[in-house]
Amino acid sequence: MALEVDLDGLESEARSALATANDADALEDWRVDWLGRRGRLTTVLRGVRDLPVEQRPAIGAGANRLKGELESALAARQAELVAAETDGPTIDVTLPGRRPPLGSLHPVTLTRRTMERTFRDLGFDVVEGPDIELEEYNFDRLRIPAGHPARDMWDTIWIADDDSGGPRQLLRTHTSPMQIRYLERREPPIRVIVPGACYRYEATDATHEWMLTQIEGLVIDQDLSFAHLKGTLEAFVRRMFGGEIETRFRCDYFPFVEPGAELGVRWQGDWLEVLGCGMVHPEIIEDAGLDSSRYTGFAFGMGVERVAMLQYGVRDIRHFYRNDVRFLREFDRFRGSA
Ligand code: FA5
Repeated sequence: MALEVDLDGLESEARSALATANDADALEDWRVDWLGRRGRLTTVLRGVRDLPVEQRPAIGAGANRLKGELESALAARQAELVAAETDGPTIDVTLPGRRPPLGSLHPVTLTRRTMERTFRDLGFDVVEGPDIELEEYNFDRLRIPAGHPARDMWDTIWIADDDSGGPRQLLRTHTSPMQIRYLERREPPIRVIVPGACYRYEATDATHEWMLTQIEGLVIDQDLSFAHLKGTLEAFVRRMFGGEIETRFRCDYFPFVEPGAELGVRWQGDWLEVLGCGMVHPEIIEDAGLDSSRYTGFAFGMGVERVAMLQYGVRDIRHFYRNDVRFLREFDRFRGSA
């Protein structure tokens, strides 16, 4: 009588089923199917006693051997799956680390700091003032009352009225209100600069931004003349840019100075206006409680972005606040000196 149990067939079926079991649940199902109490191999083993006597030893021994082998195969497959789960990609600990990107100083900050240092070297103090300013300081006390046409020189961003009937507030359009605030607190001789942000309700173009940085300068003492104003600003420009740069003064009008001027610098074959300036108006000196026949002075307000454009050869002011990292990285080589 031929063997009724095909042990080889069973083995290959069991092994291929085991190879497709990919997780713990599938392995347990396989174990129950083949080696469990009602599993297929267990059933064969249990059936050995019903076989003809002469077949029992061979089938019994073969089935027992197969049981041992399938148990080992199960253990091996289990180990394989555990290893696959825990072995992530191998890490080469000898590779150099990846440097996280670091922030760095903005080009306008670099320029502002260089300008501050230059003025400190010329004997100026540095103070700051509020970005949100009272109408009175931004305009009225600078001789620009409500309805005065000079208010149109500064397109203003007002803070919404809060119905409290209190004084009107705005985002300062220039740093000049700090002239008044400083004069309230200090006695001459005064030699101070005030760096800070200003805001204007302006359409932007290559030389205009709606938010800009200014550095205000105020100098009050006895016997100061326009020559001191020119000398100070020319010394500043020479120190910032070296001797080669071409400058020009032209008359300009600001209600809080008399006379007033602007300073332009040669830029791309044209002139770029970098600051407004003038002799502090005698009424402002008198309002500060000083005798204008004894005390005179000068003031100026510079655009820091404009100076940065000249310093770094930037053709469009709008690059500064676009936050394009490729543009900002261009300044890495200047950072060491700030
Ligand atoms: C003023 O703001 C006066 N307060 C300056 C002043 C101070 C005059 C003291 C007299 C005495 P002006 O609006 O021209 O003036 O601005 C001064 C400088 O700020 C300009 O020369 C320019 O360099 C810069 N600036 C003005 N508007 C912008 C803008 N929209 N974007 C970039 N820079 C600007």
